[in-house]
Amino acid sequence: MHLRQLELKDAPLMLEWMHDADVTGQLRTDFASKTLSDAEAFILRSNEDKKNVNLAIASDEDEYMGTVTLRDIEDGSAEFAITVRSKAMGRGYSWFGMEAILKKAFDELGLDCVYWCVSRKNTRAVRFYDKHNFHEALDIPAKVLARYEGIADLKWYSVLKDDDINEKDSVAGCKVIHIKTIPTVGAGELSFFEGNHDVEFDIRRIYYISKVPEGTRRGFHAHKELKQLLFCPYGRIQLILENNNGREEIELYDPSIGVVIDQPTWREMLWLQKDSVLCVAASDYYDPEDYIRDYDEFVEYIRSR
Ligand code: T46
Repeated sequence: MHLRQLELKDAPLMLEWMHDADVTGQLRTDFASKTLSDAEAFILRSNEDKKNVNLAIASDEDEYMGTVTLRDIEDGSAEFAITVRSKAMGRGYSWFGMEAILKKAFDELGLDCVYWCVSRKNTRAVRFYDKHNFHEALDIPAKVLARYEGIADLKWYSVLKDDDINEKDSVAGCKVIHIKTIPTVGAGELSFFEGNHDVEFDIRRIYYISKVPEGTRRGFHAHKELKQLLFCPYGRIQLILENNNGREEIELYDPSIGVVIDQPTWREMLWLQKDSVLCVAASDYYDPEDYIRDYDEFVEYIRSR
Protein backbone atom coordinates (compact mmCIF):
# COMPACT_ATOMS: atom_id res chain seq x y z
CA MET A 1 0.00 0.00 0.00
CA HIS A 2 1.14 3.54 -0.61
CA LEU A 3 -0.07 7.13 -0.88
CA ARG A 4 0.53 8.98 -4.12
CA GLN A 5 -0.82 11.88 -6.15
CA LEU A 6 -4.15 11.31 -7.82
CA GLU A 7 -3.79 10.36 -11.50
CA LEU A 8 -6.27 10.55 -14.37
CA LYS A 9 -6.30 6.74 -14.58
CA ASP A 10 -7.95 6.75 -11.08
CA ALA A 11 -11.08 8.53 -12.35
CA PRO A 12 -13.17 5.41 -13.28
CA LEU A 13 -12.44 3.79 -9.90
CA MET A 14 -13.20 7.08 -8.12
CA LEU A 15 -16.51 7.15 -9.99
CA GLU A 16 -17.15 3.57 -8.85
CA TRP A 17 -17.36 4.58 -5.15
CA MET A 18 -19.21 7.80 -6.05
CA HIS A 19 -21.98 5.63 -7.51
CA ASP A 20 -21.87 3.06 -4.70
CA ALA A 21 -24.68 3.83 -2.22
CA ASP A 22 -23.01 1.65 0.39
CA VAL A 23 -20.02 4.03 0.39
CA THR A 24 -21.82 7.35 0.01
CA GLY A 25 -25.02 6.63 1.95
CA GLN A 26 -24.01 8.77 4.97
CA LEU A 27 -22.09 11.49 3.08
CA ARG A 28 -23.52 14.96 2.60
CA THR A 29 -22.30 15.55 -0.96
CA ASP A 30 -24.46 14.27 -3.79
CA PHE A 31 -21.93 11.96 -5.44
CA ALA A 32 -24.53 9.92 -7.34
CA SER A 33 -24.87 12.64 -9.97
CA LYS A 34 -21.11 12.89 -10.64
CA THR A 35 -19.76 11.88 -14.03
CA LEU A 36 -16.41 10.62 -15.28
CA SER A 37 -15.47 14.14 -16.35
CA ASP A 38 -16.32 15.44 -12.84
CA ALA A 39 -13.90 12.87 -11.39
CA GLU A 40 -11.22 13.82 -13.94
CA ALA A 41 -11.70 17.53 -13.25
CA PHE A 42 -11.39 16.89 -9.48
CA ILE A 43 -8.11 15.01 -10.04
CA LEU A 44 -6.64 17.76 -12.24
CA ARG A 45 -7.73 20.48 -9.78
CA SER A 46 -6.38 18.54 -6.78
CA ASN A 47 -2.87 18.43 -8.04
CA GLU A 48 -2.74 22.25 -8.27
CA ASP A 49 -4.56 23.01 -5.03
CA LYS A 50 -2.53 24.63 -2.22
CA LYS A 51 -5.25 24.81 0.45
CA ASN A 52 -6.31 21.17 0.17
CA VAL A 53 -4.27 17.97 -0.15
CA ASN A 54 -5.99 15.04 -1.89
CA LEU A 55 -3.99 11.84 -2.27
CA ALA A 56 -4.75 8.39 -3.60
CA ILE A 57 -4.50 5.33 -1.35
CA ALA A 58 -3.13 2.76 -3.79
CA SER A 59 -2.48 -0.99 -3.58
CA ASP A 60 0.94 -2.55 -4.10
CA GLU A 61 -0.13 -2.96 -7.76
CA ASP A 62 -0.88 0.79 -7.85
CA GLU A 63 -4.65 0.29 -8.10
CA TYR A 64 -6.61 3.26 -6.70
CA MET A 65 -8.43 2.22 -3.51
CA GLY A 66 -9.64 5.55 -2.16
CA THR A 67 -8.83 9.19 -1.42
CA VAL A 68 -7.53 10.82 1.75
CA THR A 69 -7.82 14.54 2.17
CA LEU A 70 -6.58 17.42 4.30
CA ARG A 71 -8.86 20.33 3.52
CA ASP A 72 -9.00 23.96 4.56
CA ILE A 73 -5.36 23.99 5.60
CA GLU A 74 -4.89 27.23 7.52
CA ASP A 75 -3.62 28.52 10.88
CA GLY A 76 -1.78 25.26 11.58
CA SER A 77 -4.80 23.02 11.25
CA ALA A 78 -6.77 21.11 8.64
CA GLU A 79 -9.85 18.96 8.30
CA PHE A 80 -9.33 15.29 7.53
CA ALA A 81 -11.56 13.27 5.19
CA ILE A 82 -11.37 9.79 3.71
CA THR A 83 -13.39 7.69 1.26
CA VAL A 84 -12.51 4.19 0.14
CA ARG A 85 -14.02 1.84 -2.42
CA SER A 86 -16.15 -1.05 -1.10
CA LYS A 87 -13.40 -3.38 -2.30
CA ALA A 88 -10.90 -1.70 0.05
CA MET A 89 -13.07 -1.95 3.19
CA GLY A 90 -11.91 -4.23 5.98
CA ARG A 91 -8.50 -4.71 4.31
CA GLY A 92 -6.47 -2.09 6.19
CA TYR A 93 -6.52 0.58 3.45
CA SER A 94 -8.49 3.11 5.51
CA TRP A 95 -6.19 2.92 8.51
CA PHE A 96 -3.11 2.97 6.29
CA GLY A 97 -4.38 6.08 4.49
CA MET A 98 -5.35 7.83 7.69
CA GLU A 99 -2.05 7.16 9.46
CA ALA A 100 -0.05 8.21 6.38
CA ILE A 101 -1.87 11.51 5.83
CA LEU A 102 -1.74 12.40 9.54
CA LYS A 103 2.01 11.79 9.45
CA LYS A 104 2.24 14.07 6.42
CA ALA A 105 0.12 16.72 8.18
CA PHE A 106 2.36 16.86 11.24
CA ASP A 107 5.81 15.96 9.89
CA GLU A 108 5.78 17.53 6.41
CA LEU A 109 3.20 20.30 6.57
CA GLY A 110 4.02 21.25 10.18
CA LEU A 111 0.37 21.35 11.28
CA ASP A 112 -0.56 21.36 14.98
CA CYS A 113 -4.05 19.90 14.77
CA VAL A 114 -6.18 17.81 12.44
CA TYR A 115 -9.90 17.54 13.07
CA TRP A 116 -12.87 15.91 11.39
CA CYS A 117 -16.48 15.01 11.99
CA VAL A 118 -18.91 12.28 11.04
CA SER A 119 -22.63 11.86 11.33
CA ARG A 120 -23.45 9.80 14.43
CA LYS A 121 -25.69 7.77 12.11
CA ASN A 122 -22.60 6.71 10.16
CA THR A 123 -22.06 3.72 12.43
CA ARG A 124 -19.38 2.20 10.21
CA ALA A 125 -17.23 5.34 10.51
CA VAL A 126 -17.94 5.82 14.23
CA ARG A 127 -16.95 2.17 14.90
CA PHE A 128 -13.77 2.65 12.88
CA TYR A 129 -12.71 5.72 14.91
CA ASP A 130 -13.72 4.08 18.21
CA LYS A 131 -11.69 1.01 17.30
CA HIS A 132 -8.67 3.18 16.74
CA ASN A 133 -9.17 4.86 20.12
CA PHE A 134 -10.11 8.31 18.87
CA HIS A 135 -12.32 10.11 21.37
CA GLU A 136 -14.96 12.74 20.77
CA ALA A 137 -13.43 16.23 20.80
CA LEU A 138 -15.48 18.86 22.58
CA ASP A 139 -13.25 21.86 22.01
CA ILE A 140 -13.47 22.36 18.23
CA PRO A 141 -13.08 26.10 17.39
CA ALA A 142 -16.31 27.97 16.72
CA LYS A 143 -14.97 29.04 13.31
CA VAL A 144 -14.72 25.38 12.23
CA LEU A 145 -18.11 24.44 13.73
CA ALA A 146 -19.65 27.32 11.79
CA ARG A 147 -18.90 25.50 8.51
CA TYR A 148 -21.33 22.79 9.61
CA GLU A 149 -24.00 25.08 11.03
CA GLY A 150 -27.47 23.57 10.93
CA ILE A 151 -26.25 19.99 10.61
CA ALA A 152 -27.33 17.91 13.58
CA ASP A 153 -25.83 14.77 15.12
CA LEU A 154 -22.18 15.33 14.24
CA LYS A 155 -19.43 13.65 16.20
CA TRP A 156 -16.13 15.59 16.15
CA TYR A 157 -12.66 14.19 16.55
CA SER A 158 -9.22 15.77 16.66
CA VAL A 159 -5.59 14.72 16.76
CA LEU A 160 -2.85 17.00 18.01
CA LYS A 161 0.72 17.00 16.74
CA ASP A 162 2.20 15.14 19.71
CA ASP A 163 -0.58 12.55 20.07
CA ASP A 164 0.65 9.04 19.51
CA ILE A 165 -2.22 7.74 17.37
CA ASN A 166 -1.16 4.12 17.72
CA GLU A 167 -1.00 4.33 21.47
CA LYS A 168 -3.93 6.61 22.19
CA ASP A 169 -4.77 5.09 25.52
CA SER A 170 -5.93 8.07 27.51
CA VAL A 171 -8.85 10.49 27.88
CA ALA A 172 -7.82 14.00 28.94
CA GLY A 173 -4.58 12.44 30.14
CA CYS A 174 -6.39 9.80 32.26
CA LYS A 175 -5.25 6.28 31.49
CA VAL A 176 -7.61 3.89 29.67
CA ILE A 177 -6.77 0.40 30.89
CA HIS A 178 -7.65 -3.14 29.82
CA ILE A 179 -9.06 -4.98 32.84
CA LYS A 180 -7.80 -8.56 32.88
CA THR A 181 -10.56 -10.69 31.39
CA ILE A 182 -10.87 -14.45 31.08
CA PRO A 183 -13.37 -15.79 28.53
CA THR A 184 -15.06 -19.15 28.98
CA VAL A 185 -16.30 -20.65 25.72
CA GLY A 186 -20.08 -20.21 25.50
CA ALA A 187 -20.29 -19.02 29.13
CA GLY A 188 -19.22 -15.38 29.10
CA GLU A 189 -16.21 -13.60 30.55
CA LEU A 190 -14.81 -12.95 34.01
CA SER A 191 -12.92 -9.68 34.59
CA PHE A 192 -10.86 -8.79 37.64
CA PHE A 193 -8.35 -6.32 39.04
CA GLU A 194 -6.47 -6.09 42.29
CA GLY A 195 -5.57 -2.97 44.28
CA ASN A 196 -1.87 -2.10 44.18
CA HIS A 197 -1.35 -4.69 41.44
CA ASP A 198 -3.57 -3.87 38.47
CA VAL A 199 -4.42 -0.37 39.70
CA GLU A 200 -1.72 1.74 41.25
CA PHE A 201 -3.56 2.45 44.50
CA ASP A 202 -5.07 0.67 47.45
CA ILE A 203 -8.82 0.15 46.95
CA ARG A 204 -10.72 1.35 50.05
CA ARG A 205 -14.20 1.68 48.61
CA ILE A 206 -16.32 0.25 45.80
CA TYR A 207 -19.56 1.90 44.73
CA TYR A 208 -21.81 1.54 41.74
CA ILE A 209 -24.60 3.57 40.18
CA SER A 210 -27.56 1.63 38.81
CA LYS A 211 -31.26 1.89 37.82
CA VAL A 212 -30.50 5.16 35.97
CA PRO A 213 -32.94 6.26 33.23
CA GLU A 214 -31.50 6.81 29.74
CA GLY A 215 -30.44 10.42 29.11
CA THR A 216 -29.59 11.11 32.76
CA ARG A 217 -26.51 13.19 33.50
CA ARG A 218 -24.60 12.85 36.76
CA GLY A 219 -21.27 13.96 38.14
CA PHE A 220 -20.44 17.63 37.47
CA HIS A 221 -17.67 17.67 40.04
CA ALA A 222 -13.99 16.88 40.55
CA HIS A 223 -11.99 15.32 43.37
CA LYS A 224 -8.92 16.93 44.92
CA GLU A 225 -7.09 13.80 46.11
CA LEU A 226 -9.26 10.76 45.39
CA LYS A 227 -8.07 8.30 42.74
CA GLN A 228 -10.62 6.12 41.02
CA LEU A 229 -11.01 3.39 38.42
CA LEU A 230 -14.32 3.75 36.54
CA PHE A 231 -15.80 1.02 34.39
CA CYS A 232 -19.15 -0.02 32.96
CA PRO A 233 -19.88 -3.73 33.50
CA TYR A 234 -23.26 -3.42 31.77
CA GLY A 235 -24.71 -0.93 29.25
CA ARG A 236 -23.32 2.22 27.67
CA ILE A 237 -22.24 5.39 29.46
CA GLN A 238 -20.52 8.47 28.07
CA LEU A 239 -17.82 9.80 30.37
CA ILE A 240 -16.64 13.38 29.81
CA LEU A 241 -13.39 14.34 31.51
CA GLU A 242 -11.78 17.75 31.74
CA ASN A 243 -8.51 18.87 33.27
CA ASN A 244 -5.29 20.63 32.25
CA ASN A 245 -5.01 18.21 29.31
CA GLY A 246 -8.28 19.37 27.75
CA ARG A 247 -11.85 18.12 27.61
CA GLU A 248 -12.45 14.70 26.08
CA GLU A 249 -15.02 11.94 26.16
CA ILE A 250 -15.06 8.18 26.05
CA GLU A 251 -17.96 5.80 25.71
CA LEU A 252 -17.75 2.99 28.24
CA TYR A 253 -19.53 -0.14 27.00
CA ASP A 254 -16.93 -2.88 27.24
CA PRO A 255 -16.70 -4.47 30.73
CA SER A 256 -12.99 -5.04 30.19
CA ILE A 257 -12.18 -1.32 29.71
CA GLY A 258 -11.64 1.08 32.61
CA VAL A 259 -10.50 4.68 33.06
CA VAL A 260 -8.16 5.62 35.91
CA ILE A 261 -8.70 9.18 37.15
CA ASP A 262 -5.72 10.02 39.32
CA GLN A 263 -5.53 13.81 38.97
CA PRO A 264 -8.07 16.56 39.69
CA THR A 265 -10.50 16.09 36.82
CA TRP A 266 -13.98 17.45 36.20
CA ARG A 267 -16.30 14.55 35.28
CA GLU A 268 -19.74 14.31 33.75
CA MET A 269 -21.52 11.05 33.00
CA LEU A 270 -24.36 10.61 30.51
CA TRP A 271 -26.42 7.42 30.56
CA LEU A 272 -26.71 6.47 26.88
CA GLN A 273 -28.66 3.32 27.69
CA LYS A 274 -31.23 2.70 30.43
CA ASP A 275 -30.03 0.61 33.38
CA SER A 276 -26.34 0.88 32.44
CA VAL A 277 -24.20 0.39 35.51
CA LEU A 278 -21.23 2.58 36.42
CA CYS A 279 -18.83 0.89 38.82
CA VAL A 280 -16.06 2.68 40.67
CA ALA A 281 -13.11 1.42 42.71
CA ALA A 282 -11.85 4.32 44.83
CA SER A 283 -8.60 4.91 46.71
CA ASP A 284 -10.28 6.29 49.83
CA TYR A 285 -13.39 6.36 52.01
CA TYR A 286 -16.20 8.76 51.18
CA ASP A 287 -15.25 12.32 52.08
CA PRO A 288 -17.55 15.18 51.00
CA GLU A 289 -14.65 17.62 51.65
CA ASP A 290 -12.71 16.09 48.73
CA TYR A 291 -15.34 17.19 46.16
CA ILE A 292 -15.22 20.39 44.11
CA ARG A 293 -18.78 20.83 42.86
CA ASP A 294 -18.46 24.35 41.44
CA TYR A 295 -17.00 24.46 37.90
CA ASP A 296 -15.41 27.92 38.23
CA GLU A 297 -13.81 26.86 41.50
CA PHE A 298 -12.45 23.75 39.75
CA VAL A 299 -10.97 25.82 36.90
CA GLU A 300 -9.27 28.08 39.45
CA TYR A 301 -8.10 25.04 41.45
CA ILE A 302 -6.31 23.37 38.53
CA ARG A 303 -4.97 26.70 37.26
CA SER A 304 -3.35 27.48 40.58
CA ARG A 305 -1.74 24.06 41.08
C1 T46 B 1 -17.67 10.21 41.17
C2 T46 B 1 -18.70 9.75 40.19
C3 T46 B 1 -18.13 8.89 39.09
C4 T46 B 1 -22.05 8.53 49.69
O1 T46 B 1 -22.66 8.73 50.75
N1 T46 B 1 -21.01 7.67 49.66
C5 T46 B 1 -20.30 7.41 48.54
O2 T46 B 1 -19.34 6.62 48.57
C6 T46 B 1 -20.64 8.12 47.34
C7 T46 B 1 -19.86 7.91 46.06
C8 T46 B 1 -21.70 8.98 47.37
N2 T46 B 1 -22.40 9.18 48.53
C9 T46 B 1 -23.57 10.07 48.52
C10 T46 B 1 -23.28 11.52 48.23
C11 T46 B 1 -24.58 11.99 47.59
O3 T46 B 1 -25.49 12.34 48.62
O4 T46 B 1 -24.43 9.65 47.44
C12 T46 B 1 -25.12 10.75 46.88
C13 T46 B 1 -24.95 10.81 45.38
O5 T46 B 1 -23.59 11.14 45.08
P1 T46 B 1 -23.17 12.10 43.88
O6 T46 B 1 -24.22 13.07 43.64
O7 T46 B 1 -21.79 12.58 44.14
O8 T46 B 1 -23.18 11.05 42.65
P2 T46 B 1 -22.54 11.23 41.20
O9 T46 B 1 -23.04 10.14 40.37
O10 T46 B 1 -22.69 12.60 40.70
O11 T46 B 1 -20.94 11.01 41.46
C14 T46 B 1 -20.42 9.76 41.89
C15 T46 B 1 -19.37 9.94 42.99
O12 T46 B 1 -19.92 10.70 44.06
C16 T46 B 1 -18.12 10.63 42.51
O13 T46 B 1 -17.09 10.45 43.46
O14 T46 B 1 -16.50 10.36 40.82
O15 T46 B 1 -19.81 9.09 40.78
